Amino acid sequence: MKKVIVTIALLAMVAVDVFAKGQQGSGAAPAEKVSVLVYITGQMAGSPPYQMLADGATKFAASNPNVTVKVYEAGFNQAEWESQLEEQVASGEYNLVLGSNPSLPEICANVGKKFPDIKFIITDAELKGNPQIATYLYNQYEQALYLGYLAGLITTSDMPHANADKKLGFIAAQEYPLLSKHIVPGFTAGAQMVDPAITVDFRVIGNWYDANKAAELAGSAMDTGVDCFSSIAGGTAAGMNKTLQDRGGYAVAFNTNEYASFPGVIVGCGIEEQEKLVTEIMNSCLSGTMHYGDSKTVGAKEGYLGFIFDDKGYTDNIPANMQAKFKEFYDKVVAGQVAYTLPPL
Ligand code: RBF
Repeated sequence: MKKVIVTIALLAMVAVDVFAKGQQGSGAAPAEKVSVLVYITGQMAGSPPYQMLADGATKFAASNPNVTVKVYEAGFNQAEWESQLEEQVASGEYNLVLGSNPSLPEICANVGKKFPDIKFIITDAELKGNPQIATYLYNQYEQALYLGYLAGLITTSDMPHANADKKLGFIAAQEYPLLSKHIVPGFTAGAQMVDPAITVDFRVIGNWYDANKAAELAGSAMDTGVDCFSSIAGGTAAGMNKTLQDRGGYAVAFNTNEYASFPGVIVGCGIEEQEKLVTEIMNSCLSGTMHYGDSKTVGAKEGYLGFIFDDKGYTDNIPANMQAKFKEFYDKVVAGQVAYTLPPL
């Protein structure tokens, strides 16, 4: 019994210590040196959220001598992500792992058990209650809502490649909770705020590298009357966009400025402010004000998701009256004036 009490008391002291280091205003000393492993769950090429994560951290290190950053690309075999992370962490080189993927919290929690001194900060994910892990969830329901609204305006328009069918397409590389609970429902809800008769043809590739499959899926959806797509498909989206370019159709893109890659096809681009978030995260780490064990949700209302209005890819292709309608809707989302319920993940 005595042993149990002593153990509990010791555990409590450790817990208090870990939390104290992570709490704002606790008097904890700022971190002296931060050695960061940027862990890319896939490849940077074709995946803007990963590229922005690495760029944000690398730029921060360039102007902060106390911060070093190494970027590691783990590739597309998800079954190997945990063992690769463990191997990297075991090198003893790092005191912080930075990643961006909804599947990382579980992987980091497992690796963290073996390396209690390492901290993990993950964006695009949600986990509460693990004192080694902080997460930041982008409220992608909001970006999906306004991109869906724009796609709804396009499919019901008289733009050159829009047909009479009120059908949109959505191509996903893989199904996962954030996609099926926030992104696709948000996109559908946004489109149906233009016209409740709009439907979304949802198709899944099965991986993050097969652009040919994305091209094929887009083609067969177009055969059924789809004229405008969106996707969460990393580099494979190029296949979808190529089909749209060949046959005539439109796409709205999540997270990054892609107008120039398929001119006249990609006519709307949202933006995820991953670099800004990473810079803020790194500053918090240096000043010792990072909150571990916590998750924060950041969306359009908070200024972490947006839309690129000032690009010819948008202004030259979307008719002025539609631009006005879209801006009005977008502003309402940002002002919190479009009601929706964010489903739990
Ligand atoms: N997004 C990418 O852009 N490229 C990827 O290779 C990629 N791989 C992912 C793998 C898994 C297991 C999961 C759950 C998501 C992946 N995402 C990828 C999606 C990304 O993390 C994010 O949720 C979406 O880009 C929406 O912002």
